[in-house]
Amino acid sequence: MREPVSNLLAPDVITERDEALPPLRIGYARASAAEILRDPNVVAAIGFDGVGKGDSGDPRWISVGLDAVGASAVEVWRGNGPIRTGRDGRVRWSHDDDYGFFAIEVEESAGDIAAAAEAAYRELVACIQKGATPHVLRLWNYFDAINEGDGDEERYRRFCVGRARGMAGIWQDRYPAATAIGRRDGVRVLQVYALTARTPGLPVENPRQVNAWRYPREFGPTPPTFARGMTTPAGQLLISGTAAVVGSASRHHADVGAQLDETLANVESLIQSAGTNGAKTPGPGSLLKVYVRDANDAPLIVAKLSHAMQGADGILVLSGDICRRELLVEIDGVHT
Ligand code: 3EB
Repeated sequence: MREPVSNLLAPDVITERDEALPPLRIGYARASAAEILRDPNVVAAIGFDGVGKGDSGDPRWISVGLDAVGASAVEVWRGNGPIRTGRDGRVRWSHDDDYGFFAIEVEESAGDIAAAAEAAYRELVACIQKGATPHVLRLWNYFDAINEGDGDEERYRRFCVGRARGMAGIWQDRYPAATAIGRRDGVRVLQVYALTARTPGLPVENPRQVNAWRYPREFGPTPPTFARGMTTPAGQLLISGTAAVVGSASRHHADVGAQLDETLANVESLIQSAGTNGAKTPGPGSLLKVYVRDANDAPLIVAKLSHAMQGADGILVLSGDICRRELLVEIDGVHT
């Protein structure tokens, strides 16, 4: 039914319109890097599984060294042109009027992941903050052998130490959403990329989980600095990497099915917490990435998820290591 004209012109409607940004159109494409990047509305494209590797001439492209389980896909972010691109030291960037993509790859020196993370964050954030889309909504972190090393020497914990140093004084408990996953390609290069916006988003926490930046000492010397989710200025919910963590403890050791159920309960709780008007569970309007420690677990996970989502088009499964050894599956994504 059509709205009466007077409602369309109501001042509160106009105010809302002023503040909101158009949604970023995020999807999975099964095409080559060259084809995807020909579209002038593409802000960024993320290839996995070696797709487009070595094809890094375009600042909008990054190739993450995680193997896909089943069909691979390229994650594509479409905005509304015109898009500007450039390089600033080690940072590659692109943005339209509303959203930005910033990526950095830092080689570890003598295997020092903390130092690499600190440098990556300093350079990335400095570049982002002087641009037209200075508000960081979400960050992705990928590096080799995340579970190597024991206790506080584990590489994930060292990464958290360096990341916190590199972002010190910037977000003060209003961190962006994030994912941190381990690659198995033996390439000691930290990859970090960000989604940014012209106006700020709203961080969302999950009542079933302790805020990650308040994790107790037993999980490492510096807690991980991320929010469980971020509502974008367009009202999209960016879901951080989510696993079978309740409170601050990992649940269901060695039971991937139960971990998946717990993870989905966490995702639904986050959606609830964000107070989105739309669907309360991941569905046809959601896009998920599933990281599995053991590729043999993928069929069970995909069966369950595709039932819940009424199809598998919005699911990309990647082989990767989760930041705690006992965690077997992690999910991140976008809920619209
Ligand atoms: C957890 O709940 C699982 O360090 O950026 C998820 C998402 C996890 C992001 C990060 C870690 C990170 O603690 C691990």
